[in-house]
Amino acid sequence: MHRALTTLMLVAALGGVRSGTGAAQQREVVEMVAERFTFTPSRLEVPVGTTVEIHIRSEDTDHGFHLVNGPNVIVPKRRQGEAVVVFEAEAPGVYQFECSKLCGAGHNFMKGEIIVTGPNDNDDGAGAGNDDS
Ligand SMILES: [Cu+2]
Repeated sequence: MHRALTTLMLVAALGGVRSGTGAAQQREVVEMVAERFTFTPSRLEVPVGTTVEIHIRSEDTDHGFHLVNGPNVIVPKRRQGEAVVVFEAEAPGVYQFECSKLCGAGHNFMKGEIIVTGPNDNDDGAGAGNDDS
């Protein structure tokens, strides 16, 4: 009787501590496709504190995935498997990536970015730079 009650109280206390720390570590898995001359998706947006696991496969030839100032991996050609890059979104900002294996005429345009949003970035992307009309 007494023991069960103690356990319950302990669990409640742990729960309180956890929610008090704010940004809980979360993991996001992204399936990305590389093909001449684009990555799909080419723009990822994740909240700070996220561990992003990017699985990249090719729909044609060999490509590369190079995160600027970060890992650089080969993306094997179609049906030859996938490359996996784990990105820890530790600080808000824009992190660019590019193809690092010469794949043809549009190779230099084959790039994308990971946008890490901070806890105070609450606008839904409508704002600066929106010039639709
Ligand atoms: Cu390339």
